[in-house]
Amino acid sequence: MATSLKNLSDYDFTSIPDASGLSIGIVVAEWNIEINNQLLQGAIETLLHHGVDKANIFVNYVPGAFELTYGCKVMAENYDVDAIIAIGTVIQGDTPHFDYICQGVTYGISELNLSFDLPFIFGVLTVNSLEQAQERAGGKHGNKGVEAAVTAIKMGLYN
Ligand code: DLZ
Repeated sequence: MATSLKNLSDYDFTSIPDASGLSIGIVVAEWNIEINNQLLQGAIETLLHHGVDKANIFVNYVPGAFELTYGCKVMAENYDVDAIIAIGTVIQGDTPHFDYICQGVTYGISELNLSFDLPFIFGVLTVNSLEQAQERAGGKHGNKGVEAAVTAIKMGLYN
């Protein structure tokens, strides 16, 4: 399985460059907030661990995953940051809503990466159940917020 081959939650901490000069924005969706808070906590702890100053981590909230694109755009326009992480959790329901939201946020974040000279990191869980979400927010599949933070550091130092 892909995650067992490349599970960044188990990454080698010493392999990540010093991030003390970076400023990082994080936009969090309020839907499934308990899960998202776990992801957020993993992301913030990782950024702090690698030297990002607490004062240089900016967190904003939007109602749901669909709004993450706009929230990230507003953050890019108003904050002097080196990377922006979008955090959300979309859980499959009985209607096709799941597909539309996943499509919307995936496309939106991809577009932002092309529109701004700034990396936008996709920290969005798209899962079939709450259990699958919990497994990826500090459970047996690690914490995808940690992985998003590692990616933000690497991309924030990219150019
Ligand atoms: C409407 C909706 C549904 C059904 N499911 C989720 C979800 O699992 N995760 C999430 O972040 N947001 C969900 N939303 C809300 C949408 O993202 C969005 O906020 C609304 O459709 C209003 O634009």
